[in-house]
Amino acid sequence: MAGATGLCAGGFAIRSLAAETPAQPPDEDGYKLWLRYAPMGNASKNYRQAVRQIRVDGSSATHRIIRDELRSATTAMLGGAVPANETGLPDGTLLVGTPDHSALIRDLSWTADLLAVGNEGFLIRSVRIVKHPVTVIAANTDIGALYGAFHFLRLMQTGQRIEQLDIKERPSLQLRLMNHWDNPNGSIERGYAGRSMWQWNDLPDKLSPRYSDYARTCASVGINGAVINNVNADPSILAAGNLRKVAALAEVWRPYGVRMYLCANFAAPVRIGGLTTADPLNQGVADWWKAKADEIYRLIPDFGGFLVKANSEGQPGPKTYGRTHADGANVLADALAPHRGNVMWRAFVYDDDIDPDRAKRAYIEFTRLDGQFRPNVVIQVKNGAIDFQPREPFHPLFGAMKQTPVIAEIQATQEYLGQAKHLVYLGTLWKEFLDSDTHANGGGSTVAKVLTGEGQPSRITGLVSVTNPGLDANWCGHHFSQSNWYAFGRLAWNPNLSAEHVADEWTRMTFTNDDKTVAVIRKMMMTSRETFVKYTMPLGLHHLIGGDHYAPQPWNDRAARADWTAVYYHKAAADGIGFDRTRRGDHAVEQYYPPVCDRFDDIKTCPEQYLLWFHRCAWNYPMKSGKTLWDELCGKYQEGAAQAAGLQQTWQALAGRIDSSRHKEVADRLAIQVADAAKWRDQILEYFGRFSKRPIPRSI
Ligand code: GCV
Repeated sequence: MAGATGLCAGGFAIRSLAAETPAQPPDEDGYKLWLRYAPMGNASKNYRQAVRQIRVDGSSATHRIIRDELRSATTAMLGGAVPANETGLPDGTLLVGTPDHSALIRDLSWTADLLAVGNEGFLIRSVRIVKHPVTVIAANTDIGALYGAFHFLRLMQTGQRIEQLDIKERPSLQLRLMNHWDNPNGSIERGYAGRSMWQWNDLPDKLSPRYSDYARTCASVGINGAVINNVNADPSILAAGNLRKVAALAEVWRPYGVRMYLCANFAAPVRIGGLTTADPLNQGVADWWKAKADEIYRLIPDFGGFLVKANSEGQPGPKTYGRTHADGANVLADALAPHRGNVMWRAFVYDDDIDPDRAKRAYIEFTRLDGQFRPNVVIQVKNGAIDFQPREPFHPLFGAMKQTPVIAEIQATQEYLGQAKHLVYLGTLWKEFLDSDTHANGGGSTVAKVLTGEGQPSRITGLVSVTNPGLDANWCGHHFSQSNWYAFGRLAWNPNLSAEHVADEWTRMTFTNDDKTVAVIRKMMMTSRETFVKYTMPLGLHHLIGGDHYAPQPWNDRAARADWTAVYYHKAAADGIGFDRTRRGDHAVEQYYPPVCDRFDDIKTCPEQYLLWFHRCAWNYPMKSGKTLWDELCGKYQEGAAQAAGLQQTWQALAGRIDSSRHKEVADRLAIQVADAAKWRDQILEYFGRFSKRPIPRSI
């Protein structure tokens, strides 16, 4: 297929690439992620004038990190050593610092502009200082300067011009956190990239180089914290010996601006504290949490706070003691408040005594508690009301809590999206979510605006990601899964970036700056999530899986709970398929603001991508295409599987343009993806065909 011009099975054109194939790039294992700083070759001459000397004013650990990063990155990209020198200001100096540590930056009198970028933002400007043309990266804090340095390097890595810069950046959201689901025994719940990076047996004395590499990677996209343990939390993480280990990690991360957070098991006062109860209204329990918080802050003065999964999937919580989620969150919040720590309380709760429909439960539980949480509590809500499905409408809690800050939880580890076997770029999924209009404060109240507090001011804002790195050489299992770590960081910094822009940046930094190759990869990425939806759960179908959350199991009707089966959701029968959540059904649509609820409620206006999420339809229901629902469904599965094959062919055509090692590793996974997509198509259609009793049209 390499070099062929034409339309591949996936439907997009592969331009003739073979004739112009550049020299085969050297093999890479992916460890360097998007911080490879590949030599620029001829392109470097455009940059050499602008970067002739690096001057970082200051001597903190962060300043040293900035200096090293800039020096090694520019030297690698430009193909010759760029000196770092703290004196002098020759033409082409790259000057980095804060007014506190740099008289030169102080003298620029950028006070108002610096004020506007806050504690984590930065300015990058091309200016003349005493007639010398220089580039200045200025910030209020060392961490702002570090973010500025990475931004500047990104401009170079992606081939942007850097001679006339006037950049002002600040993050739109405060909490930009990795959520690791790592267990003390080294396993990772829903982890697909090897074992946990945290070496508990070696800590606190022996520090793996991965810890700083990890923090550096996070900082490069503005991620400013990490919750390092599973939400299904082992209480022992809070024991004194383990806290010393956690503190050692926190110390490595501090100069990179990555703050430490922990998941707390709500029953810790009993399980490790020797109390007989964890009742949040018990004074002894409150005292225990207070003492525990004080102990943590003695070891980790900038500790960020606790994330809690309570009364969900068997985890203990306040309801165990007849108390509310607000009572539970508040006892922890009171313990953290003197230290300025926060509680992130998860809304991923679905007790079946609340409502027969799992999708409705969290909204019901949390809206009635709005106003009862302490100021340092945020409710952490998954993007959709079920559980990181390939496609879900946004969770109705976004915009619904008027007095309680809400942050969003998205998932980079592709639990329901092919894990580390399928190429699925999630930037498009997250943008669909962030751009959804909640109408909470009239039209235009997108989820992004709810999160950033633009519509309705919020004390605490944030976007967090259940994340994917492990001990695999390439960190994320699949080389393309790295893009989801990257995209999370970029969108948490600026939810208004387009998915395409982020994909373009990542491709250039991770693989190549060759425009033609970038265009092909970008297109693969941009179509990949929709392709996955089509061959797994199109038209609003969801949860057609079993316990592994990977393979098709629409027949799954036996599990510990009804809402862990597939049949609970699709309800396929002779008369049709789908979950009636309309006003004629279980009224779930009413959890959305008008006109969103009306749009979802009316089968004529409900977007077809959510059709079977909200509506139950006959197999011959006429779709907008003119086909029956059954034929449309078959078409989606067939198209999806064909597009997966198309991805594979497109990648094949890139052989020689990507180093052979990474090319082969991706190709091997694409082979699995193509085979599994065909299985999804065949097994799902065979199963639903038992109910529809209709032939499968061969549309592709
Ligand atoms: C950590 C889903 C996952 C669980 C996960 C849970 C959660 O149910 O399958 O592994 O538990 O979500 O988000 O708490």
